[in-house]
Amino acid sequence: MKFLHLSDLHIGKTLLEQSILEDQKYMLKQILKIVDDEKIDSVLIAGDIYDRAVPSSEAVEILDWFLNELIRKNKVKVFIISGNHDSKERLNFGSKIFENDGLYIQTSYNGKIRKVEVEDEYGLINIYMLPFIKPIDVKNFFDEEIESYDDAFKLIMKNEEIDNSKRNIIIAHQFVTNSGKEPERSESETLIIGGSENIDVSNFDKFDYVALRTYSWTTKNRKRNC
Ligand SMILES: [Mn+2]
Repeated sequence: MKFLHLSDLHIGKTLLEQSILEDQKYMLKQILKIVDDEKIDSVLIAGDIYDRAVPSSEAVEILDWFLNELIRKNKVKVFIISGNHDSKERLNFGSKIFENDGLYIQTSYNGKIRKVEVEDEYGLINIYMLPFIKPIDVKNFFDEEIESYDDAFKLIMKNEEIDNSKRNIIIAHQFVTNSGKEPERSESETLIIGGSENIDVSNFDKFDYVALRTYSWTTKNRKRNC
């Protein structure tokens, strides 16, 4: 099965108070061409579909068009999780109904990571869908103390039984670092990432592929916006 992994579409984003919707639509058309040329079977979108919790009507219209092209024209399955920019409730609209057509949207953690099974000629593939979550979203499901995002993730993963005789993919939208180390950067950049929002890469050890968010690093004079 051939997957295409996307994230951080941020549809409806403005740059210097200018709409970039036309450019975003052009970009999405290029993605549709890749899906067609490469004969993609499933598209994974790892959060931040929209740029804001209440997207503009034009942004909603473009997402509607994009999903319709993917699912109706290209006949692919689409898996979407919410990112930190998305409204869980709004993005979740219609999700149960859309599943009949192969559009899976997950915007909450309910004590177990949502798992969707797909199949190809080699057998089953488990697709785990974990939207962007904060420790508070997890606390109700565990008795243990949770002080950080990493604590929350350790508990989430401990509570899962990943069958390693199958192929396992997870879609997530967290800040992931290796043993708390900062990623490489150029001298002019200062990473604002750091501290308790990070989770360690080892949380994903049991997965064959981890479809994460896109990181965008900004200079020290600007806030991170990713
Ligand atoms: Mn983002």
